[in-house]
Amino acid sequence: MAALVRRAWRRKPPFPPGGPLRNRAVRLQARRDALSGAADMTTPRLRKDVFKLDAGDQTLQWYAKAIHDMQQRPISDTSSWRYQASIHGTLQNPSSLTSDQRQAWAQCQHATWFFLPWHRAYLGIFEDIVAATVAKLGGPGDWALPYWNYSEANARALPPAFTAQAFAGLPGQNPLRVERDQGNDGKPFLDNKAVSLNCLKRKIFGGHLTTAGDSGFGGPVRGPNHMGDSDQGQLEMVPHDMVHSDIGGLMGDPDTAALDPIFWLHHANIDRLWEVWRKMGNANPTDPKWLSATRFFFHDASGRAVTFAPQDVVDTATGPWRYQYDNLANPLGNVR
Ligand SMILES: [Cu+2]
Repeated sequence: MAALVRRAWRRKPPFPPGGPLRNRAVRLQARRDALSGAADMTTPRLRKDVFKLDAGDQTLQWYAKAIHDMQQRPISDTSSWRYQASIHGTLQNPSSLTSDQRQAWAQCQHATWFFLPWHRAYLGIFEDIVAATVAKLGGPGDWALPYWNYSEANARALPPAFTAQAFAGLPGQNPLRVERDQGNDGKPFLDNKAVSLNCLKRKIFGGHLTTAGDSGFGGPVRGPNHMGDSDQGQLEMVPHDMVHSDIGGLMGDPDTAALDPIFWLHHANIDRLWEVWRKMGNANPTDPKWLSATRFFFHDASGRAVTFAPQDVVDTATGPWRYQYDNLANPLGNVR
């Protein structure tokens, strides 16, 4: 069963009838001025372990409030919840998309050495949008995306805020709780195999498509690749794919995964593990084919069209999104 579910994450599914993104009214609304420039860029953001937040910490309360706010925006608004999720993938028929949506949506990079830099840019812009929304709603100016370090023995369940039925101060259902196959009962569900960090032992970033099992830490050397059944990098296979498919529901399909609020904490951890691997003495590719030859299209938090190459995002301290992680210790200890 698990194998079937895991394959489903890698397969491009057919368009199911009545998908969550269908039949939405599309109209323009200028919210961009309100969002632009609101983020506090004076100090780097600190991405913290979601299971180690201080008692009374409001990070997830503000996350839920910001998501609720983003969910009220029309899908044509690039800062809306549904537009942001559609950048990863969409169930909408391509013929129904605007030319902007055709360029910006369904762009997630998998089974390629662009997996990590693409998702870093995707997270950076999303974090800008949430942080600006938090500030607009009267919250702190230094909101940062937390990460979910499920490889730790006491973090094998969803963080409790993601399973509660209601959220204090918000009407209706808790926006952090969505359709999932596992985890909503609050019980631990990720086993050692799913969250193994053996990927960190892989010293080479870019692997080879032709050699089975030699896909490298960051993915096989190849051009941009949105979907497909080719080799994935070691980090992308485990824990990335395993956590997606073990949660299932929206998370089990790349076309809906980013509609689950836990997606962003999962990918913050994947992004953190890239930094952990680098701090262990490993090096990113120096090949211009990786660094600069390919640029990926996004809208920034203010809605402006921007492009990024991997070389723009490799340094989290000086890149477009200045942020740090509260823990980059080698989780394997001295094991190599
Ligand atoms: Cu993912």
